[in-house]
Amino acid sequence: MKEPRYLVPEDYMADPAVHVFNGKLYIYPSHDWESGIPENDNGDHFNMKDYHVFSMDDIDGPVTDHGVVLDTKDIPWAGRQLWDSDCAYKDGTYYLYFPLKDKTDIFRIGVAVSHRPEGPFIPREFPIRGSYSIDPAVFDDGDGNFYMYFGGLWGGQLQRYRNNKAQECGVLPADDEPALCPKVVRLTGDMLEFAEEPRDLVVLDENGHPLLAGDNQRRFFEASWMHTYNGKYYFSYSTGDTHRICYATGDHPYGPFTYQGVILTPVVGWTTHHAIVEFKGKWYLFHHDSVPSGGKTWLRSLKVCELEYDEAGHIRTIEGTAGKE
Ligand code: FUB
Repeated sequence: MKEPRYLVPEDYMADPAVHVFNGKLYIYPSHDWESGIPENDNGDHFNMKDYHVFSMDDIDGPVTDHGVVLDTKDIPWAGRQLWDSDCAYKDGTYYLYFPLKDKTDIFRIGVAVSHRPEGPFIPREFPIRGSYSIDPAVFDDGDGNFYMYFGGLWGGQLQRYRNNKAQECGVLPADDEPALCPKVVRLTGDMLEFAEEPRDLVVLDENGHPLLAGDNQRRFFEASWMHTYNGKYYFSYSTGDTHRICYATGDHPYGPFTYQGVILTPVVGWTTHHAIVEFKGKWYLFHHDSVPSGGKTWLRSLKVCELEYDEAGHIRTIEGTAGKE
């Protein structure tokens, strides 16, 4: 595969989470549509109401659309906005984790279950106890432990919380204070709840200091993803309003992580979001941009391109479409 490839040209899909299940690639994206809601900093224009699942036998082959696998009308606690989801497999069951605003307009993280990776998924009656904010990414550490990474600023509501408690109003730290951290939490054995209080996932600079809130080109904003390469943990994320996908490495799922560099420079569209996966001996970056919709940031299209490491394990930076206009 030489050139980046748009995977679902007939529809708008974004925020890919991607896993290899039973030898195939399964993609769990958000499903964008033209809801007519005006764009604002709160992300109200991302008014998604269902999920599809896609699968591929080969990276260059056909993409199978498994149709609607979960709809807000079937989720008992639903308010609005199904944002970035992820799927995990354990003991014969697939768990779809999704952020959704409840009836009081607060983002919570829900779980829906299926016995097949392509769903359909049956939602649980309530969101995960103690969950908040957006963008869950669930990582299987291979030793029986599964960890959820989550959080997102601005419309993702992370700034409303300190020490996992809701504040009266959301406040971003000052530029010279440590940046707000993404969260990491181990899941219970049944995959349905948090096994502990979520912890801060700290990203350190080259001097061992936490990245500062004013370090806008490097600090976390949203879109957590975790993968391993040569025994190291790679935590990657979006810098949001500076539109980069960056990464940091560490030796444990809880961190700490040390900032390493940029994976993807800005794409056309405001958001950037990704998944990194190894498939048949090669590494891929699934992501999205708004090129096909003519730059409409709420109508994003799913893409894949190859991802490479150098001999030291550093990821080679990929140029996003914003630099190619
Ligand atoms: O799709 C809605 C939000 O946009 C996601 O949750 C964020 O990561 C950003 O891509």
